[in-house]
Amino acid sequence: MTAVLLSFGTLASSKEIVADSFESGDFSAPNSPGFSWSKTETTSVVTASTQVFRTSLLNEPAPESSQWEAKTGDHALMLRYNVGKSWTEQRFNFNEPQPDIWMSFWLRVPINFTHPAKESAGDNQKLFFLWMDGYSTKGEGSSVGMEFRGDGQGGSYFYAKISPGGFNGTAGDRGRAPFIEVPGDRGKWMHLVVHVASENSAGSSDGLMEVWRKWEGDSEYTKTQDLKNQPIRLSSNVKGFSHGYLMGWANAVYPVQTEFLIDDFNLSTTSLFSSSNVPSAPSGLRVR
Ligand SMILES: [Ca+2]
Repeated sequence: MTAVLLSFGTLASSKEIVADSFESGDFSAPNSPGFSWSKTETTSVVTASTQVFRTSLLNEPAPESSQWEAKTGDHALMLRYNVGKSWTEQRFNFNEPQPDIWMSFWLRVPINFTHPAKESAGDNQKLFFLWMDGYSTKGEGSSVGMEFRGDGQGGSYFYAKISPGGFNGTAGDRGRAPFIEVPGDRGKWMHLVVHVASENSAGSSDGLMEVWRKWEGDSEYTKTQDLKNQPIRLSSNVKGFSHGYLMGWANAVYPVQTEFLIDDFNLSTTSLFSSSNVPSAPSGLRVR
């Protein structure tokens, strides 16, 4: 794995689709025309002390055990896996399909995280997905995302999943890299930056997917996945990514209530890194 010295880009160089730190206290994604969060019962906007919005405004005190916090400002997105339940997910949509897209967000590892042990092989948990006209086998265009599996020691490794389009499902795990170590990473924030580019012409299989990760307090990003020559195909009627979800289906259910936090969610059509490669991330960080 290579350590990459990159700082976060400036607004001027990026065509932004959305930048949401959830400081509106709801899912309205202000100042991001063309982008919308889907309504869902399984996620909410929270402060350290209070759940403030689910599908409408609410004012529910945080469970004492949760230790919620925002990465920036006072609000974050909270995604909870209830005991024995497989599903929490935050979907989003944007109007203009993008064949080449950048995404970034801060993710807080649950304070009590352990990758659930499962005897069969199916312990893969979704992290995010992006798609065009339809998800996975429902898509003529590709679906691209990430999942994580247990590392045998309570932590997880993560990897990309890419469906080649043509209504085919995702093929094998691509680009395995360490994701979460326990107990050391519990309660820590990581910043993930993802770049996905579709192939240049139908069937040319020259698409790419790159992922960088930086832990809170680190000055450097590590490139965790560097996948070239990928069959990332455009749909004939939706020429690029236009839908997505965060977290998603957990094949291995958690035996205790497990909460992920997300903050500072960004989508852009151009690089979220500056070109100067200055390692002083804080000065160039796009804080909203
Ligand atoms: Ca925030």
